[in-house]
Amino acid sequence: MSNQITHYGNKISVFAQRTNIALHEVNAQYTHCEVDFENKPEWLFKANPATAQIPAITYGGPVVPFDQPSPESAKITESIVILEFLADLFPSSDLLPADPVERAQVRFFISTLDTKFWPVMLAWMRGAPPNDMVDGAKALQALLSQEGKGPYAVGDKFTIADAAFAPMWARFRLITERDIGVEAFGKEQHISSAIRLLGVPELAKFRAYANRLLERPSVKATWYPEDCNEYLTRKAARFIKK
Ligand SMILES: N[C@@H](CCC(=O)N[C@@H](CS)C(=O)NCC(=O)O)C(=O)O
Repeated sequence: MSNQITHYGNKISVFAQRTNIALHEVNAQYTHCEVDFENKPEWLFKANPATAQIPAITYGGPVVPFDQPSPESAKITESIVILEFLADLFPSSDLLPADPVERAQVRFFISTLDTKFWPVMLAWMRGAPPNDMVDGAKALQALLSQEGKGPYAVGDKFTIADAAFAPMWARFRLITERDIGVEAFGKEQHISSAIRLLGVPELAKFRAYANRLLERPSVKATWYPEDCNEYLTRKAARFIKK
């Protein structure tokens, strides 16, 4: 048995960026496999039999080509599960704090992100008005470290909470800076109102935190704005009403 890690992802995937960030943070030795998830190769069902989605990791087992996953490796999927797995595998990275209270805070931040922010952001990316994102942003802001304790979601160390959120904010910034989806949804409804609503002074702490994440080397190293631009533009175009 080896400790090999093979990561199945894609440059444009918000979820695979999460796991890519963590792999960079822990400085893991791993093989990366870029998967066309819109046209799935047959071997993906062997690399990730549970969901056949990306991101996925195979861990251990013999060292094999990525397109011939071994039945002996562990198959790990779901971005948050993978983040926790990597934090467990590399405990000195502090991606999950040792303190039980801080661990709970990290997990609650992720839970709030995935239930209160991402669903409304996804709806906005598909043409819904951006109004509900304000409540999601407020819910996250309320959880941020107290004054003087940051600069990350929970304390002074970058954790899986930050890795989970950064890819979403990178996409919000890209969409609003490049007017992605304007032809489909209209400038005022889609872009101007989103910038206005999330730009209010009451959300200054949230914005400062979110923008700070984008400066993190692991986030920059795993961010492909041109690929995302092309993908998001193509997706939005599908919503243009003929
Ligand atoms: N809840 C999953 C979502 C993963 C997901 O939706 N992955 C997309 C790519 S971004 C995918 O594999 N889509 C192909 C499919 O669902 O068949 C996670 O957090 O990992």
